[in-house]
Amino acid sequence: MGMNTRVTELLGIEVPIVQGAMARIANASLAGAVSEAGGLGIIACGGAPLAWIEEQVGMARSITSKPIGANVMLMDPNAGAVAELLAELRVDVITTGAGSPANYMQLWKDAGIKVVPVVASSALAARMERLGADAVVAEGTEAGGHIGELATMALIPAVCDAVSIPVIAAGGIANGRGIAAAFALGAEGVQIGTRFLTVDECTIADAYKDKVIKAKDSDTIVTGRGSGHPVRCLKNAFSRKARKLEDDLAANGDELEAMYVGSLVRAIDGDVDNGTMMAGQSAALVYERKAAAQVVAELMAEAQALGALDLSALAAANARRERARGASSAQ
Ligand code: TUI
Repeated sequence: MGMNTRVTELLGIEVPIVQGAMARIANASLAGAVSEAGGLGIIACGGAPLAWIEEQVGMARSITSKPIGANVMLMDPNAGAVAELLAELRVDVITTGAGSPANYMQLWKDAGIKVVPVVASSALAARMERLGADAVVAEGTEAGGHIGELATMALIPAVCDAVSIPVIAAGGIANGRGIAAAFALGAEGVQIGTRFLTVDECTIADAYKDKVIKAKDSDTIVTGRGSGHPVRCLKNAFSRKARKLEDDLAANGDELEAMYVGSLVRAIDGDVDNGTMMAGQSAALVYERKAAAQVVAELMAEAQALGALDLSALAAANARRERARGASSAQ
């Protein structure tokens, strides 16, 4: 199953799969399982207290002796303190989201940590390379949570043309076909979030997992575009109401902000009607619950099988393809 790319070499991992840092969701249980399976597990620090972060890093290290990453959400008011704590804890890799990590880059490099900013444009990718980033995650708008504008299909090759450091593709990737496509676009690794929402080691409520499994391709919605903080989540009563309020020009920004407070944690705890279930468009490609290690192994097997085919053999394989959704619901 193992595979060598500049990403596996840089991060000291066995397969070029990074688990997306999902705020309030990606804890030691999930990250430890993905790292132990040979990918890179990432603990999401966005919105988390410092004591929780320290505890989760310790727990992840008791689950696996392989590299572990952490993510700093740069819009978090506590980002500076989180940045310092992670430097002290010497996690192996830090990814960042929703901003520029310029202020922390030297601190982390001095601590011997690999720094991998998440970017949504080639301009930011080039800036990150100049600042000393070891790689970038280029995340298309298909992703869940806080997103940029560009789609993965256009973003990945543009970022690959703009930098020399390795590019990890994210946004819309949930199976081996997506991985093969990302590599065809120039990536040397992938970051996958949504597919890991339903694994056994992910501790969100079963009701949230069920909604991801049931989701079709048109079942996500983007809220917050007007406020400059677009977030992709599953459609439900809450997200439809939020969008409707936003679209109403008379809506009050403070009222909307207040509405979002605590909504992610409500969904994680199982309130799937009144919470924000962050998920990417690839929720449509998630059909089942499995152990994280099984998902990692399947992703690699499928990607490697496709990678061995030339274009006409790929087309022939596509012609034999069965309806996955129909097949899984018939089980
Ligand atoms: O960060 C993410 N995704 C996230 S963070 C998050 S936490 C949250 N919780 C509640 C409400 C809202 C958010 C949930 N999902 N992805 C990485 C990412 N970064 N996507 C896009 C960007 C990005 C966008 C613009 C990075 C940099 C940027 O520009 C910064 C600059 O300085 O130009």
